[in-house]
Amino acid sequence: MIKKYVYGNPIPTNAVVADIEPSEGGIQYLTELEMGGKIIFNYSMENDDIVYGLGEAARGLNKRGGIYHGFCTDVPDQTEDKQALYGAHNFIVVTGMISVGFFVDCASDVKFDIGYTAYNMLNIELTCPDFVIYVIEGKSAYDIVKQFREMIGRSYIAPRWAFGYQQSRWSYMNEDEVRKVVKNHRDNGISLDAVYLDIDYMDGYKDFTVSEERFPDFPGFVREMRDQGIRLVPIIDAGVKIEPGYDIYEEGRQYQLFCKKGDGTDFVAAVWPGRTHFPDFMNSGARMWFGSKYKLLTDMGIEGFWNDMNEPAMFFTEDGVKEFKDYVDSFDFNTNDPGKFFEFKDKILGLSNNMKDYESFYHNMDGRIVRHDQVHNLYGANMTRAAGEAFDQIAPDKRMLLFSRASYIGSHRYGGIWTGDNQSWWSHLLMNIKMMPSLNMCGYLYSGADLGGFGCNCTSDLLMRWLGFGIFTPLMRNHSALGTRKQECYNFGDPEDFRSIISIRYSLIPYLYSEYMKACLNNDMMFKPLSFEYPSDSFARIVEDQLLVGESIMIAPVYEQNAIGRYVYLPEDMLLVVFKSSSVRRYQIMKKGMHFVQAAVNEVPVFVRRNKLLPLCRTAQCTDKLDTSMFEIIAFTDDNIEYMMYEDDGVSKDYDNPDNYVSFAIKDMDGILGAVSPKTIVKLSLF
Ligand code: MIG
Repeated sequence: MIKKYVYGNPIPTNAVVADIEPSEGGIQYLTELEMGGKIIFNYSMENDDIVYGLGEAARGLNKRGGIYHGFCTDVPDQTEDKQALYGAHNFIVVTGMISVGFFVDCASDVKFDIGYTAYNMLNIELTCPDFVIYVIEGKSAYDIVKQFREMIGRSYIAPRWAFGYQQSRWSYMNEDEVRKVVKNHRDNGISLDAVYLDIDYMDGYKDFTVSEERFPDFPGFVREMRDQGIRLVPIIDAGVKIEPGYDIYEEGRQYQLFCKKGDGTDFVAAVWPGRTHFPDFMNSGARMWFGSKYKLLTDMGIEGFWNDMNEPAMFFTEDGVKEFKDYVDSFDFNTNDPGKFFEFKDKILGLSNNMKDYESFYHNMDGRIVRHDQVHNLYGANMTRAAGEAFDQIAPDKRMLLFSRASYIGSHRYGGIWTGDNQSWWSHLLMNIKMMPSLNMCGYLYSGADLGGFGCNCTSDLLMRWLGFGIFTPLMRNHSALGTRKQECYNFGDPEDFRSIISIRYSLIPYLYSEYMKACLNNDMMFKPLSFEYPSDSFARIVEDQLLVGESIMIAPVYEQNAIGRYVYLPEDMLLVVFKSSSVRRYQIMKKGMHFVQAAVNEVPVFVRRNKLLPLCRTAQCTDKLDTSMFEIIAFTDDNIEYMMYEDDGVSKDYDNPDNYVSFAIKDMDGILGAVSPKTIVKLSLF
């Protein structure tokens, strides 16, 4: 049961696709207050209520005990105290004796105080008077999530090749460097499907250009890589370089497709290319125009993109620098006030992504002029939409890979997201684990973090453990920042263990892809908290570092340095499979309860649920070479069971064809259980 409450005159956000009549009368469950120009809704929580949701946000799976802002923010250090990250996903579910969900559909800042100021108080605070709140009732948190997902529409569907292992780094400077990355993977037998091109491939950081000096024959190079089973995935930044003669700049200016200042001139900010304009993604014409430019690269054979800097992130603006200059000119260097030092520091750091700048430019939303801060959360989402809608024109029958840094619910229908600039910290591996179900709740299914960590220097064991989790995330990409220790697997001594861990991913692809597709098609989650499947188990309810991945398995990744294993809670009897590689495994049936499970740094523990089945194929160098005619089955049952695997060609869009399901069954055959499937079963491991 969903109720919709409209306040003021909200700007359409495109988040919700369901047609829901607004409700009359006061809002249910929430008490509404007005204080100092703000609207505050509060809800009193019970002592043991859990609050799920908020998608891309720091801290735990249970959001209780923190303050969060739905305000897309460029945060290069995602520490625990950060209240906003790149995405604004204002959906929460409070669950305890009763369960209720709230979606605050607002394009500007929304603050959630979830038991921070007072343990039992949940406050939702808005400064903008125009917004919509949806109140969702359901029989459980999971039920509410599914209703919410249906209301916001089917998630973007990635091509199957995007389930392969992908390598990225900010600073692959030219074709030869990319060739070497590929060769090193191939020579070491490390499977690989894609290499990313960060801003260095462009000519002067100009969108939709390729440096001729560094990539002299780009289409030829794309083909050369493709012949080796490798896709190149270029980055596109939000800002367009101001450079007379550069066609994108000239067109945007001529047709008035950039964001404007109050005086009617195009807004200018400094980003990677230097002085740039921002395309007005809030304008349908600008979206169509910018989107059509992706064709320049798809015509050269490109099949996937990542959109960056679209919060939008800004280094500084001229106005900001001027103000800072005045401040410095009048700065009293003889001051004895230490507070002045911190003020000085804050002023410098505050030049980037400054709220004042966000309040100084405007969008033309097809006739309606709105100041940026009022629609801030929609900017990156509409860049994703621009690209997604363009792909439907450019290649209507083909899936493209697309994911973005900034996002707002609604953009999940056009592309995935990656979680931005994390660090090579063990705590960020844990954050990655806890964030996956929250992202799924908000519709982001094709997602993942920079494996190994973006900033800081990674170590061999951190990368290995992180990959041990990353083999389950749809986006499995190792990415690192310019200037950090090289993070490709082959840089850490003998690559055998990395090769083995990545081989596990490839044999899991048919299962993972199937569970991903089913989650997309049924508005379901691929990563679930244990509590969603075992709601009456009070231990399962509080576990945050174990996840259900699809219907057959539970994972319990090791995320601490020097650990030899970890404690795992089993909400029912399960079959432990410790993978050392795709083919080397050990098995153990484990009873419901708490266990210490040993897993060396080069091992990945997976738990097969009772009466479930896990199909595995043979590993391969890249997804194109996966042989999905033959399977090995691991099953934990003494009864007849069936697993329906979703399988299609991975590129076209015939999603709802009933032929896309293949059955794997364990059946009683004259008193003996055997495997039955249209696929060739090369081995059955039955427990
Ligand atoms: O200001 O393009 O999050 O993945 O490598 C940094 C360079 C800009 C931020 C992205 C990161 C990317 C980097 N970008």
